[in-house]
Amino acid sequence: MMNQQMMDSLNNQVKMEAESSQAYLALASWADAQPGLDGVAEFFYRQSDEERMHMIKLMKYINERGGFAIIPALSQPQITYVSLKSAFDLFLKHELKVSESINDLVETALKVKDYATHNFLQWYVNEQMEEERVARLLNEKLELIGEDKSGLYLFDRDILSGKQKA
Ligand code: OFO
Repeated sequence: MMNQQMMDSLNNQVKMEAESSQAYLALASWADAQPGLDGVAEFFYRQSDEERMHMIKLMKYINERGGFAIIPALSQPQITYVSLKSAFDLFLKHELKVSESINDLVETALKVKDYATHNFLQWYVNEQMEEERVARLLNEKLELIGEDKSGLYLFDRDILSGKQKA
């Protein structure tokens, strides 16, 4: 049976991944409703799916270890954005928050000497590094582009090219 504090912390992460999935779904819908942001919309639809996958992976682990994964209630995420840059700022800020939370989980696993969970969490540590990298890169590109329309056109066209997403 898993340590209670560990289980509670993992369930808290389940909620965080669910919130990430909802937040990115909202970003996808916002982009979808704007002219010329089809690539960005698809990027966030996929990102939302990934977060759901992160959530389910955690749930399965909790249940496998004799715990009980709890499906959380969620509040409505931000649904409109003043600009593309502010949408991607939110994306980066969100990923940094998730990384912090994963680091806290690793710390808890060590504290309660749950080495199996510590091992399990390494996948999330790596995943967060990659997500942060992508979010930073996209924000840097948008900073360079500024208000340049052809730059924004290329940004949207290339966002799914796979160059930034490993
Ligand atoms: Fe689940 O990795 Fe992003 O939030």
